[in-house]
Amino acid sequence: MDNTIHTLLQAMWEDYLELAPDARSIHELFATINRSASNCSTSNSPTSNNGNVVNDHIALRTYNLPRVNLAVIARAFTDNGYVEGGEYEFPARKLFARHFQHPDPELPKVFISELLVEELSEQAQKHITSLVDQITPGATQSPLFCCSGRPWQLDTRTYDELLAESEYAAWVAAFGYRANHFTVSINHLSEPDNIVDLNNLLQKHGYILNDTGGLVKGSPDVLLEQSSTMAKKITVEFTDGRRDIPGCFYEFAKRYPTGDGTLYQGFVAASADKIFTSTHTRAE
Ligand code: OOG
Ligand code: NI
Repeated sequence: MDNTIHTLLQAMWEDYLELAPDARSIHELFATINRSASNCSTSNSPTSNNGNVVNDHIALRTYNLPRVNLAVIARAFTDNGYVEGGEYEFPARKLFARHFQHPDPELPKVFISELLVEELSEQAQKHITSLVDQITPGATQSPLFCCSGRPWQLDTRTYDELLAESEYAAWVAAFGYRANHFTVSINHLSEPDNIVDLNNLLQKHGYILNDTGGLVKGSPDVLLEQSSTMAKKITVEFTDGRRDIPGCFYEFAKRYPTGDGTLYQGFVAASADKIFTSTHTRAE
């Protein structure tokens, strides 16, 4: 059996946990609840999964410059059996995204977005070009490039100038190539089995959730409900010092069946638009 994709996803998970301190403890919380739920269960519920927390999807971000654009980042996945799914536009954020899915339903979908750099100011374009120009030619060929972190040097002034114009541009500059979130599939949890109970449970445990447009993004009508934590601040090294800035976050998704009875596999642009703010330094 080809283990490449499993190895890649495991490497991405380990890298991600370092930047999402909440994810480790929330994952453990759900694993514990679902382990005991499946032990107590008398029926053989299809959602009793012995504490195994299933990922619905992961997400990556990039700039649309040729060396690192969405297609380049997608290659590690498309080379391993993933196929293109839907495409999504976020004109106000100057972003374009696609999702990729694998014939093996156990594997998470992959949501990759890219910043339309040419739509930013001349100054921001210069900054981003000079970051991307620092990448060693050929480095993006490695299948592990998509969890290799930041492939360039960055100073706080460049970060601040990018941040003033685009939170997304600044996040990519600071963190580079890695999963910015993993997503728990609520469909695979025996408990909690709905997004409202899940949000309440997390808030009761003191986690801060993204409330842009309300805690729950989407609805059964659009076949997808989502919520997420706000990324906690973590310490990042810049060439001229350290700064505490928002790192990675954890998302929760519940999918509903389409007309043919299978679960909807796409994303919802209006909801995704609000999930992007999970790494923001400023409220939106
Ligand atoms: C992606 C935001 C969108 C979703 O599930 O709709 C998203 C990001 O923050 O990079 O994850
Ligand atoms: Ni997501």
